[in-house]
Amino acid sequence: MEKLMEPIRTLVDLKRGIVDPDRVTERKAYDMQGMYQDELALKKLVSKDNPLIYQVSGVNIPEETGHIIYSTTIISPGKVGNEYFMSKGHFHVKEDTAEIYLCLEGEGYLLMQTRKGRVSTIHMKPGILGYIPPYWGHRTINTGNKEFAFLTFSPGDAGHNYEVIQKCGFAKIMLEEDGRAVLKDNPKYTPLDSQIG
Ligand code: PAN
Ligand code: ZN
Repeated sequence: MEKLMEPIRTLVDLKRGIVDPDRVTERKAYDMQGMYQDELALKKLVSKDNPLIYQVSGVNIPEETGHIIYSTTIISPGKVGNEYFMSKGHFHVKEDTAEIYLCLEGEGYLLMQTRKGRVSTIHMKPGILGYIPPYWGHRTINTGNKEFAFLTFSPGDAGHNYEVIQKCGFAKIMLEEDGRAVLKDNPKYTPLDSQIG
Protein backbone atom coordinates (compact mmCIF):
# COMPACT_ATOMS: atom_id res chain seq x y z
CA MET A 1 0.00 0.00 0.00
CA GLU A 2 1.26 3.53 -0.79
CA LYS A 3 2.29 5.57 2.22
CA LEU A 4 0.25 8.78 2.34
CA MET A 5 2.30 11.85 3.18
CA GLU A 6 0.84 14.55 5.41
CA PRO A 7 0.39 18.10 3.99
CA ILE A 8 3.01 20.71 4.90
CA ARG A 9 2.48 24.32 5.95
CA THR A 10 5.42 26.66 5.26
CA LEU A 11 5.76 30.29 6.33
CA VAL A 12 7.35 32.41 3.61
CA ASP A 13 8.76 35.87 4.25
CA LEU A 14 8.04 37.72 1.02
CA LYS A 15 11.50 39.32 1.09
CA ARG A 16 13.71 36.56 2.49
CA GLY A 17 11.86 33.40 1.61
CA ILE A 18 11.26 30.28 3.66
CA VAL A 19 11.18 30.90 7.42
CA ASP A 20 12.52 28.13 9.65
CA PRO A 21 13.72 25.77 6.87
CA ASP A 22 14.54 22.11 7.50
CA ARG A 23 17.99 22.47 5.92
CA VAL A 24 20.38 25.22 4.88
CA THR A 25 23.26 24.65 2.47
CA GLU A 26 26.00 27.25 2.44
CA ARG A 27 28.36 27.89 -0.47
CA LYS A 28 31.39 29.90 0.54
CA ALA A 29 34.20 31.24 -1.64
CA TYR A 30 36.15 28.03 -0.97
CA ASP A 31 33.34 25.96 -2.52
CA MET A 32 33.44 27.99 -5.76
CA GLN A 33 36.92 27.04 -6.95
CA GLY A 34 37.17 26.76 -10.72
CA MET A 35 33.99 28.78 -11.28
CA TYR A 36 35.39 32.31 -11.67
CA GLN A 37 37.68 33.89 -14.25
CA ASP A 38 40.03 35.45 -11.74
CA GLU A 39 41.37 32.49 -9.78
CA LEU A 40 43.85 34.64 -7.87
CA ALA A 41 41.09 36.99 -6.69
CA LEU A 42 39.10 33.97 -5.48
CA LYS A 43 42.16 32.58 -3.67
CA LYS A 44 42.63 35.93 -1.92
CA LEU A 45 38.97 35.99 -0.85
CA VAL A 46 39.23 32.44 0.51
CA SER A 47 42.30 33.21 2.59
CA LYS A 48 40.96 36.59 3.76
CA ASP A 49 37.58 35.64 5.28
CA ASN A 50 36.14 32.99 2.93
CA PRO A 51 32.82 34.87 2.61
CA LEU A 52 29.42 33.29 2.12
CA ILE A 53 28.56 33.49 -1.60
CA TYR A 54 25.06 32.03 -1.31
CA GLN A 55 22.83 29.83 0.76
CA VAL A 56 19.92 27.56 -0.11
CA SER A 57 17.18 26.92 2.48
CA GLY A 58 14.75 24.14 1.87
CA VAL A 59 11.94 22.03 3.24
CA ASN A 60 12.29 18.25 3.30
CA ILE A 61 10.17 16.96 0.44
CA PRO A 62 10.79 13.49 -1.04
CA GLU A 63 12.95 13.74 -4.15
CA GLU A 64 10.52 11.62 -6.12
CA THR A 65 8.22 11.84 -9.14
CA GLY A 66 4.97 13.60 -8.33
CA HIS A 67 6.42 15.87 -5.64
CA ILE A 68 7.42 19.53 -5.99
CA ILE A 69 10.59 20.68 -4.22
CA TYR A 70 10.77 24.29 -3.08
CA SER A 71 13.57 26.31 -1.56
CA THR A 72 14.96 29.82 -1.16
CA THR A 73 18.31 30.93 -2.50
CA ILE A 74 19.97 34.07 -1.15
CA ILE A 75 23.08 35.28 -3.00
CA SER A 76 25.27 37.81 -1.19
CA PRO A 77 26.33 41.01 -2.95
CA GLY A 78 29.95 41.05 -4.05
CA LYS A 79 32.46 40.19 -6.75
CA VAL A 80 35.43 37.96 -7.41
CA GLY A 81 37.65 40.36 -9.33
CA ASN A 82 35.06 42.04 -11.55
CA GLU A 83 32.77 38.98 -11.78
CA TYR A 84 29.62 39.07 -9.67
CA PHE A 85 28.84 36.51 -6.96
CA MET A 86 26.77 33.72 -8.48
CA SER A 87 25.51 30.19 -7.91
CA LYS A 88 27.44 27.18 -9.23
CA GLY A 89 24.78 26.39 -11.79
CA HIS A 90 23.60 23.00 -12.98
CA PHE A 91 21.53 20.96 -15.39
CA HIS A 92 18.88 18.73 -13.92
CA VAL A 93 19.78 15.04 -13.84
CA LYS A 94 16.38 14.39 -15.38
CA GLU A 95 16.92 16.97 -18.10
CA ASP A 96 13.31 17.06 -19.28
CA THR A 97 12.23 18.83 -16.07
CA ALA A 98 11.45 22.56 -15.81
CA GLU A 99 11.78 24.93 -12.85
CA ILE A 100 10.24 28.18 -11.64
CA TYR A 101 12.24 30.99 -9.99
CA LEU A 102 10.35 33.82 -8.27
CA CYS A 103 12.41 36.86 -7.23
CA LEU A 104 11.69 38.26 -3.76
CA GLU A 105 14.45 40.77 -3.06
CA GLY A 106 17.39 42.45 -4.75
CA GLU A 107 18.24 42.05 -8.38
CA GLY A 108 20.21 39.80 -10.62
CA TYR A 109 20.17 37.57 -13.65
CA LEU A 110 18.93 34.11 -14.34
CA LEU A 111 21.43 32.81 -16.89
CA MET A 112 20.34 29.76 -18.87
CA GLN A 113 22.11 27.63 -21.41
CA THR A 114 21.37 24.58 -23.54
CA ARG A 115 23.86 21.74 -23.89
CA LYS A 116 24.81 23.17 -27.28
CA GLY A 117 25.69 26.50 -25.71
CA ARG A 118 22.64 28.59 -26.64
CA VAL A 119 22.24 31.24 -23.94
CA SER A 120 19.25 33.14 -22.60
CA THR A 121 18.95 35.55 -19.67
CA ILE A 122 16.12 36.94 -17.56
CA HIS A 123 16.65 40.07 -15.50
CA MET A 124 15.21 39.28 -12.09
CA LYS A 125 13.79 41.76 -9.61
CA PRO A 126 11.07 41.42 -6.96
CA GLY A 127 7.89 40.03 -8.50
CA ILE A 128 9.55 38.67 -11.65
CA LEU A 129 9.03 34.98 -12.21
CA GLY A 130 11.45 33.19 -14.48
CA TYR A 131 10.43 29.93 -16.13
CA ILE A 132 13.30 27.59 -16.94
CA PRO A 133 12.06 25.14 -19.57
CA PRO A 134 13.28 21.53 -19.71
CA TYR A 135 16.85 21.02 -20.98
CA TRP A 136 18.21 24.44 -19.95
CA GLY A 137 21.09 24.56 -17.47
CA HIS A 138 20.78 27.48 -15.07
CA ARG A 139 22.78 29.78 -12.80
CA THR A 140 21.87 32.98 -10.95
CA ILE A 141 24.02 36.07 -10.55
CA ASN A 142 23.67 38.91 -8.04
CA THR A 143 24.34 42.13 -9.95
CA GLY A 144 22.89 44.40 -7.24
CA ASN A 145 24.38 45.87 -4.10
CA LYS A 146 22.23 43.94 -1.62
CA GLU A 147 21.15 40.33 -1.17
CA PHE A 148 19.40 38.73 -4.14
CA ALA A 149 16.69 36.35 -2.88
CA PHE A 150 14.39 34.07 -4.84
CA LEU A 151 12.14 31.08 -4.37
CA THR A 152 12.51 28.02 -6.58
CA PHE A 153 10.06 25.23 -7.40
CA SER A 154 11.12 22.10 -9.27
CA PRO A 155 9.86 18.56 -9.84
CA GLY A 156 10.86 16.23 -7.02
CA ASP A 157 12.85 13.93 -9.29
CA ALA A 158 14.73 16.69 -11.20
CA GLY A 159 18.07 16.20 -9.39
CA HIS A 160 21.23 18.31 -9.80
CA ASN A 161 23.99 17.64 -12.28
CA TYR A 162 26.89 20.01 -11.51
CA GLU A 163 29.49 18.16 -13.57
CA VAL A 164 28.75 19.67 -16.98
CA ILE A 165 29.02 23.24 -15.74
CA GLN A 166 32.06 22.43 -13.61
CA LYS A 167 33.80 20.98 -16.67
CA CYS A 168 32.62 23.35 -19.42
CA GLY A 169 31.47 26.52 -17.66
CA PHE A 170 28.77 28.76 -19.10
CA ALA A 171 29.25 30.33 -22.53
CA LYS A 172 28.67 33.75 -20.99
CA ILE A 173 29.87 35.48 -17.83
CA MET A 174 28.52 38.58 -16.10
CA LEU A 175 31.13 41.22 -15.35
CA GLU A 176 31.01 44.70 -13.88
CA GLU A 177 32.29 47.32 -16.29
CA ASP A 178 32.09 51.04 -15.47
CA GLY A 179 29.62 50.24 -12.68
CA ARG A 180 27.29 48.27 -14.97
CA ALA A 181 26.59 44.57 -15.38
CA VAL A 182 27.73 43.39 -18.82
CA LEU A 183 27.30 39.91 -20.32
CA LYS A 184 30.51 38.77 -22.01
CA ASP A 185 31.77 35.68 -23.81
CA ASN A 186 33.48 33.32 -21.42
CA PRO A 187 37.03 32.78 -22.70
CA LYS A 188 37.25 29.59 -20.60
CA TYR A 189 34.10 28.01 -22.03
CA THR A 190 34.57 24.57 -23.56
CA PRO A 191 31.44 23.40 -25.44
CA LEU A 192 29.96 19.94 -25.06
CA ASP A 193 28.60 17.97 -28.00
CA SER A 194 24.95 17.04 -27.68
CA GLN A 195 21.83 16.53 -29.76
CA ILE A 196 19.55 18.59 -27.51
CA GLY A 197 19.06 22.32 -27.96
C1 PAN B 1 17.90 25.92 -7.24
C2 PAN B 1 19.42 25.91 -7.03
C3 PAN B 1 19.92 27.01 -6.08
C4 PAN B 1 21.45 26.97 -5.90
O1 PAN B 1 17.21 25.59 -6.09
O2 PAN B 1 19.80 24.64 -6.59
O3 PAN B 1 19.54 28.25 -6.54
O4 PAN B 1 22.13 26.87 -7.11
P1 PAN B 1 23.09 25.64 -7.40
O5 PAN B 1 22.28 24.39 -7.18
O6 PAN B 1 23.49 25.80 -8.82
O7 PAN B 1 24.22 25.71 -6.44
C5 PAN B 1 17.61 24.97 -8.39
O8 PAN B 1 17.79 25.34 -9.51
N1 PAN B 1 17.23 23.72 -8.10
O9 PAN B 1 16.98 22.82 -9.08
ZN1 ZN C 1 17.55 23.66 -10.96
